[in-house]
This record gives sequence, C-alpha cells and structure tokens, in this order.
Amino acid sequence: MNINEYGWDEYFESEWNKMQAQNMYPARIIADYGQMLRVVTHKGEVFVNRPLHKDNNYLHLAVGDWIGLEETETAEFPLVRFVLSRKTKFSRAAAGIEAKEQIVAANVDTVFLIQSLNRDFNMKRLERYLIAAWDSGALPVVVLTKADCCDDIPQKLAVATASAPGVEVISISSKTGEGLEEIKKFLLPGKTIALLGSSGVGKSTLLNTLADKELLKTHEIREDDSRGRHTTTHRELVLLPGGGILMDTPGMRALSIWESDTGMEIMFGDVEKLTGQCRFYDCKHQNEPGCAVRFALNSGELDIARWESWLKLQKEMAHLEAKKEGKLRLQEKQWGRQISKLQKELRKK
Ligand SMILES: Nc1nc2c(ncn2[C@@H]2O[C@H](COP(=O)(O)OP(=O)(O)OP(=O)(O)O)[C@@H](O)[C@H]2O)c(=O)[nH]1
Ligand SMILES: [Mg+2]
Ligand SMILES: [Zn+2]
Repeated sequence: MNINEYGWDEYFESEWNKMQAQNMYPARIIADYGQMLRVVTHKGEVFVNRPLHKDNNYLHLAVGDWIGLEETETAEFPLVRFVLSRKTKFSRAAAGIEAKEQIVAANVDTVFLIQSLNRDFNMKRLERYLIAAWDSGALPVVVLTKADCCDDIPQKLAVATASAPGVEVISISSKTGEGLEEIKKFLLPGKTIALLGSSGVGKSTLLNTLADKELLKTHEIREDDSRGRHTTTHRELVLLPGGGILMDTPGMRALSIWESDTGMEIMFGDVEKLTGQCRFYDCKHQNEPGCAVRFALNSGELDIARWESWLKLQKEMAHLEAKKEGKLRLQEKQWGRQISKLQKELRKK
C-alpha cells in the first residue's frame, strides 16, 4: 500500500522527522468505531485500540489523523504512540454540560458543506457550517443535493451564494448525474474531502456515486417529516478508484461553534465593524442614541436576518466561554486541594 495515495505528503514527512520515532511507522485513521480504530499503513489495513491518555481520558484522535504505530511482541494490535500535528481540523462543541471539543474531521483539504434542495435547505445552518469550515483551515465548497427534486434551483442557488461570499456553490443530483462533473474537479490524488451535513441529505449516496460502487449503506428518508434516519453511524475515509479520498460522516443534528476568529471575521466582519461604531462602547443596540447597528438596520444596509444570526452566535459563544472558564476553575480547585494535601503530608514528615 502506498500511503501517498492516502494523503501522506511533505508536510507529514517533515512532522514525522521531528518526532524522531524509532521502530515506528505512520498510519492514517480511516474509520472510528469508538474504542477501536481502523487504520491504513504501508502494509495495508489494521485495527488498533484507541489509546488512553495519562488522565484516563481517551486520547483525542479523529478520522483523518496520522499517527505513529509501534509493533510489540506482547500486544495483539500495534500500539498508537503519538498523533502528528494536524494540517487542518473541523471541530464543533460537543453536546453536554461540559465544554468539550469534538474533532469531526482531521487533515481534510476541502469540506463539502451539503444541504439538499428540498426541505433541508436552511441558510442559518449554512452560515454555521461556513464559520466552522473557515476556522478549520480547509477550503469550503457548498454542495446542494437532490437537484432533481427542486423546481426553483436558480433562486436557491442565489440565496446560497449570497450567504457564502467567495465560496463555490454547486447544485448536483446523484440520481441524474447533474453537476457531478463540477464535483469531480475537487477529487485530486492524495487530497481529502469531508462530506458534512444533516442526516438524509445524500452524503453516502454521493460517495457511492463517485466511487461507482455501493460502498456505504444509504436509506430512504422518513415519510412523515422528511428527515434522515441517521443511517451512517461512524466516520470513514474511502479511497476513490481514480484518486482522491472522501470522508463520509454521520448526519449532524446541530453544529455548535467551538472556537472562532477567522470564521466569524470572514462571515460577519461587517457586522462586527458596525458594533464598534456605536456612540457608547457598551451599546446594547436597542434604543441607544448614536447606535450604528440600528441605523444600518433602518437604512437596510444591514440585513435583519444576518443581525439575528450574529446575536445568536455571540450569545452561544459567550455561553461556551463561560463553560470553558467554569471547567478551568474546577480544575484549579482540584489542583489546589491536591497541593494542600501534599503540603500537609510534607509538614507531618
Ligand atoms: N431524488 C434524489 N434522492 C437522493 C439523491 N441523493 C440521495 N438521495 C436519497 O436520499 C436518501 C438519503 O440518502 P443518504 O445518502 O443515505 O443520506 P446521508 O446524508 O448519507 O444520511 P446519513 O447517513 O443519515 O447522515 C436516500 O433515499 C437516497 O436515495 C438525489 O440526488 N436525488
Ligand atoms: Mg450516510
Ligand atoms: Zn449600538
């Protein structure tokens, strides 16, 4: 197996050399089953155990990661020794009370942000995906599926293009083949593309169509509410016959932003600039005199829907920051307790 086909390049080569790994070889994680990971190496595919970190958490690994493996005489599977520094990572905030990053895809070059042209079409959701994509370091492309089920494509394309400045928007149908040529120009040898979007938008169908093979299970969407059934249950990388690597992912219910600077700047830089132009530095943008935001909303310069999106995202990110700080304070408290315990024991001696 030639690992270059799986995306190994000069970047990873140079990262690898920095690790001075003796008796080890590189592997890429191609499927994630929780405790078990499937990886590809120069020898082919093998399974490995997800390693435990010092503090008993599983080490943060994601499909797409390059890792260092070591064979031992005692262990049944090769051991994971380290993960190479990532070129890109697409993250979201994990659901739950604790502030936790979930890496959805690692080392992807391009992300296809997928929505279907029927009922799934939602611009607020697309804004979120775009923010996360810009922050990931990968190139976003908007892919609108099921063109065969839509009779107002130009209108929807226009709406999507307006929400995604500077991003290519492609409408396709896996059924009729429409738009697939435009997709194919992104399938380059050694380049990785992640398919991201809600359940039922046709991610696995697109992968099967491009691979020209039924590699992945797909499923009719539910009759009653036209939502997907969460058919894909794990993330997986697939090497296409003509070159290029595609990552299928399970449909995401919600995409909560984990961390953003570039993404927010690219998507909402104009809004952020306006909020800095109000007369009062702590303006709440409600009825204050000299509010630049109200002025822009009244004159039509600022679109109300974009303003609402920005407000909602700000609130969400402030909430996440508070959770992150809470976690830090708790850790400090625990460390404090451990230190005073140690000090007490030392005094006793
Ligand atoms: N009409 C039409 N149906 C499509 C198209 N692409 C996918 N579908 C159908 O949409 C349904 C869901 O497709 P999947 O590929 O399973 O969707 P998915 O995005 O992988 O869903 P999850 O794995 O649940 O995240 C299936 O019944 C597909 O046949 C298309 O271009 N046109
Ligand atoms: Mg699927
Ligand atoms: Zn204001």
